[in-house]
Amino acid sequence: MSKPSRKIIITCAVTGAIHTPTMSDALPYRAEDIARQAIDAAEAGAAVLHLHARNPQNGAVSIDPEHFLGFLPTIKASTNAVVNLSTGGSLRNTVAERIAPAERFSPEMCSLNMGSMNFSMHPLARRYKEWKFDWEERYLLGSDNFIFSNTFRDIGMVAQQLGQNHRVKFEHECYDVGHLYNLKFCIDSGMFKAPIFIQFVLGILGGIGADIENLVFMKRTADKLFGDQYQWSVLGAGASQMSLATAAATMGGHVRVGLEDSLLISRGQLAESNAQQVLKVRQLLESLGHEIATPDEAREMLSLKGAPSVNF
Ligand code: KMH
Ligand code: ZN
Repeated sequence: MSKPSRKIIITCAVTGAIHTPTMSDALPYRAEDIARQAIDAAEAGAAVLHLHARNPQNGAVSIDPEHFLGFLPTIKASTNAVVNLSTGGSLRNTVAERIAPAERFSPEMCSLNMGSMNFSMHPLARRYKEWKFDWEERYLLGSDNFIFSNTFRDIGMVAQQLGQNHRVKFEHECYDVGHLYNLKFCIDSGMFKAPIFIQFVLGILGGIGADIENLVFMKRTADKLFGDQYQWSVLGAGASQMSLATAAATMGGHVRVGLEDSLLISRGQLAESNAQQVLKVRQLLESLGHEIATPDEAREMLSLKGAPSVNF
């Protein structure tokens, strides 16, 4: 069984590639807004900042390293939080293209998606009649025909390029039980070393649903496969975010919040910022008697290479 952690790592996923500017005025897409919200989230208690870039003109999802450069140095100068860069920021690009920002900036952590799958946001488009930008509706509707491609060859390439060459530690995104078995195969093949950090992703259309029974099943399967060699966290998409985070903490896991995963602060009410969600989950967890990990405690728990070794 994974060792219940004494302190809980809060990851904040600041903007992502699922939601679009029409859906919430709080969703940051200009570099200065991504930086400000990331720094505020860290001050509110997030030890890890999971970051995607956006085109600052229109909020479109971006994997252009220049767009990351707009906020990474500011975040590093203003906070000790661990920076975790996405390698899954575009459904249209190959994994080799998606890791370009991480290869350039060599962060302490990166996401690594553990299987190919449908990954669709198209039902979200029905909720809106008018759009802030002309790309948004097309982007959402087109996702019903996309495969989010993360083959074993892709995963092996990322393990080599980022894991071996840059000593990046991965947030292994597991959207379904089969992804845990993919990860087990990769570990047995020598791609990754303990401690492994698994993000159970619940509630994405294409992956496992967001409920407690599924969380328990994911956790039980991971215990069977990885024993005490892993740390885990939960990301509940949409309205399940806070309840699954609270359940995860009770079960000995870490938590992820942020506007990438949910735009809400409570049922039917939009969050004002990433920091508001971090503060809410922090207060929930502290009221249950849990302690929140600092960035340096997260570094120790996850065996990270340290902030001086990044390239931004
Ligand atoms: N958007 C989340 C469901 C990534 O950036 O590589 C998962 C995620 C993937 O954060
Ligand atoms: Zn992400």
